[in-house]
Amino acid sequence: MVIFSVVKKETSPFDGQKPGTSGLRKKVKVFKQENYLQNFVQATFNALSVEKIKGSTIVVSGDGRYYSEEAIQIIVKMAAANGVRRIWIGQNGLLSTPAVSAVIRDRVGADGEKASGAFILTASHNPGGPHEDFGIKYNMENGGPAPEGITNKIYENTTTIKEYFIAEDLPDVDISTIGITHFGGPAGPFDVDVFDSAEDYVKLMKTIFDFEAIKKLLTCPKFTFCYDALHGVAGAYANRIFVEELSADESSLINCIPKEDFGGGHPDPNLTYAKELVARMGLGKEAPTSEPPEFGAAADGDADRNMILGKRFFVTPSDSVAIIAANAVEAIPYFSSGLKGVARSMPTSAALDVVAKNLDLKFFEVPTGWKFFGNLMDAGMCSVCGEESFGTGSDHIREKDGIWAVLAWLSILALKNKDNLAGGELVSVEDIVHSHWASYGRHYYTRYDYENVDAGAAKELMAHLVKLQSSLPEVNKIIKGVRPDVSNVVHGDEFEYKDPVDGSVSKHQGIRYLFEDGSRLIFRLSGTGSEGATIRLYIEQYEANPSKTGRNSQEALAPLVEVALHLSKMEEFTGRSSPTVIT
Ligand code: VG1
Ligand code: CO
Repeated sequence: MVIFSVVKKETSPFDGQKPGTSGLRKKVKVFKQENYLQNFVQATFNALSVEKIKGSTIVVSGDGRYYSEEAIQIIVKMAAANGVRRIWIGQNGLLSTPAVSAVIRDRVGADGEKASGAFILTASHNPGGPHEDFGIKYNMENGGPAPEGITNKIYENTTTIKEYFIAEDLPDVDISTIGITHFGGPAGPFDVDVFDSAEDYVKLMKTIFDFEAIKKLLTCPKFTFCYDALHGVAGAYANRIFVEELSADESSLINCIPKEDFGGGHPDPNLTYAKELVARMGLGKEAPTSEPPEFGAAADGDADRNMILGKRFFVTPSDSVAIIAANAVEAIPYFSSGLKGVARSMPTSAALDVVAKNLDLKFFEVPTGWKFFGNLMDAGMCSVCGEESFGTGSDHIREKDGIWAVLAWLSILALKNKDNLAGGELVSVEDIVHSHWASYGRHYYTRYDYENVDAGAAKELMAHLVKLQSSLPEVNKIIKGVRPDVSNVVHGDEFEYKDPVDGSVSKHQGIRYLFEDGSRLIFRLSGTGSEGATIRLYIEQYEANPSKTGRNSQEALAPLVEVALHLSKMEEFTGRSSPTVIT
């Protein structure tokens, strides 16, 4: 057994190590600076306190993007030096973000141990590779992202850090082979345990869904399916779950081999970046070469996001969570005794609100970022939640869960088609969405992203919008000048959230313009980018009349878009005449 020693290294702070919406994300070259990663890791250990770290079991893994392996070796050596007892690593350093959450909550080690937290190495939907992004975030004992209290403390620590601890003579661990390696250090034994990346997650999914029912659907010749992992870590789970467990055809999976640069693509499951899937589903510019599948889905780099598509049909994430919530009790065994409540992030459309009202469910509106759902779930107040940004999930873990969302949709399809599999027409994804709109009304919804805008200009635009809110008559005068057909703004504010469980307050969570007819315009600055600023503009309009729910959403929202661009003086501040991404 190798015996290692601990050394104390001197260091000095780096600027800008403030975790954003979901961890610290920077260009790889920034992370590769001497001591950059080390400072952040030590700042995290210090924020968690020495007593919590000593003797603990910590997970380290991620989406396998470029620089992950080097980062894992550094974190293992620092964990050993800080008194951690064991490190758990998914084989080849791969664990999806939802799988990390499942491992923390459910995995029991060889000595009966449980993990107390995890370093997740991912920049999620941001591209990867030597010139792209790397990221790191810490998740807590409940399996969820560290709350703001901890991330603020980590940041504070990074501004004053003077030293870190590392076991320099600990050899690099082999992360490609499953098994436990034992080491010894000044504080006693230290183990590195490499395990199968999918095992715990697959086990959990089987306790939630009726795999037999889904299998019947997936093996029905009439039902065709396509899953695109965009070369992210979802590929490591897709084969195990869809092919091995549920008997889908292997040809149903595309881009399911995880790659450190995501094959050069942008691992963000939306209509712009999931090009191959979008084309197959008949939603591309050109007609597809063969009949599109009945159901299609994609994931982001770390597999916590999902995009749901039907044949020639796009389901907005805001509708998706509402539809899952409306059908969960009937379609998914895990929810058979009822939903404890539902929640959405503020910019997500109000489709879920209508379901909550109709089904008399507890409902919560939280700021953007999954960390805000965790407290509600821990307190037993929320079962299903979602974000407009292709994030959907439930209280089975404390992260959003891309594959879970696909299984939820497959469960709904299996239920609606249980009598049609042998003969008759299948109920399609589009049918399910249309019948949802017929019962609950439709929330037309779109998001405009202006990526990589000058940070100063973005701040000025936001300041302008806040100032404008002080005079609603002025706002309405501007609106009537451009679009007299748009209703009046009746309320404007910056969204603020008081956590109903711990009372903590989060301010400046996005600028809202709320209209008399229920329409909303929301402006936010992204907290996940690594360069410049990204302005997000969210546009929403409710249509209760079932005969008017079938319009093209860009057409239906055109008047509100025009108003938004005018109110914000988007082009004047940013020089941009159009967004980089529209979803
Ligand atoms: C974006 C999304 C947000 C999501 C976050 C993390 O944040 O808008 O809804 O929770 O990404 O998702 P922002 O601050 O850029 O708008 V992931 O899949 O990147 O962990
Ligand atoms: Co993600």
